[in-house]
Amino acid sequence: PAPRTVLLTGAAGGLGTLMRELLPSHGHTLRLLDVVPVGPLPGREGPAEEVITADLADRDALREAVRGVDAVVHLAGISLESSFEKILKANIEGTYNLYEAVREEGVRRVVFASSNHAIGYTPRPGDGDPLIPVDTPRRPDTFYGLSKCFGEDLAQLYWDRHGIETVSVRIGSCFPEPTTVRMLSVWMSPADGARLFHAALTAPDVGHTVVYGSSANTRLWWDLSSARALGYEPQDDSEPYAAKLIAEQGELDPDNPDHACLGGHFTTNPPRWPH
Ligand code: NAI
Ligand code: 15L
Repeated sequence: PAPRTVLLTGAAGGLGTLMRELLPSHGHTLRLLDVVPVGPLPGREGPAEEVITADLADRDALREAVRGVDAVVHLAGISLESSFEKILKANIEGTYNLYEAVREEGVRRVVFASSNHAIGYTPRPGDGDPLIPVDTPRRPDTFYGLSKCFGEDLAQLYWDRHGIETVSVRIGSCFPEPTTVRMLSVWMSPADGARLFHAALTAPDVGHTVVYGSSANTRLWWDLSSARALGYEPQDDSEPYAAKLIAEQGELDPDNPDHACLGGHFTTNPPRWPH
């Protein structure tokens, strides 16, 4: 498929920085948006990028930001637990504002960064149990996870009512390396993240599709078939990190509530958004 011009929201964040580095090699031209200024990529001459500093609360700025793009990769928002009021503003109203801008400007597709925390209270499968399907009931573990449920439902509404396509990616943990035993199951390598976002941007006729976002981990908990149906072919597996992490941290303990559910410690003591 032809390269796409893509608005990347949340471009100053951790995942935004990784995707900013990796998506151009899949042929995409990026326009970057964040509420904090997006600096130059350290140590690397980036390809030509347009940069917009704007809050998701600013409807006029969002309209301008989406004007002329083929698609939006929507990563901006609060990425950990916070007060309901802050989550409401950034993630719920912010995502609504973005979809309204997309509708008004005739953009055809969004890739929405949902999260495993939309289903965080789902018990993690044990050995031999079936993988968690994408249509498992939502069980958000935080107001943060609840905002991702809202985003998925908003995406469904904008497909059914307005014909705007979305792939909602329930991302596990996308960081350069897995750092916990739980992440052995939910890790998405940055390179696989870019492969998945590329597939989500280019697959035909996605309507509203929900996928899990992870590598092909040996200890996988969920079903990647809806992601593979988009053309995603994960190349990475966290298993080479397993021996060291298990030696340091021990195996997951079925009696430890932090280890009982997909959402891990978000179900017991969620990390808080610092701002
Ligand atoms: P991050 O916290 O590093 O980046 C989020 C970015 O959004 C920040 O640069 C922040 O300035 C920006 N932002 C926050 N509120 C905004 C607003 N009102 N207007 C404009 N920009 C705003 O988070 P990270 O890890 O990069 O995650 C990106 C997205 O992916 C988030 O939506 C997160 O919920 C989702 N996600 C990430 C996972 C991961 O493993 N990194 C796992 C699951 C979901
Ligand atoms: C998320 O949704 C967070 O945004 C990310 O920072 C990680 O904590 C990830 O989930 C996870 O579950 O590890």
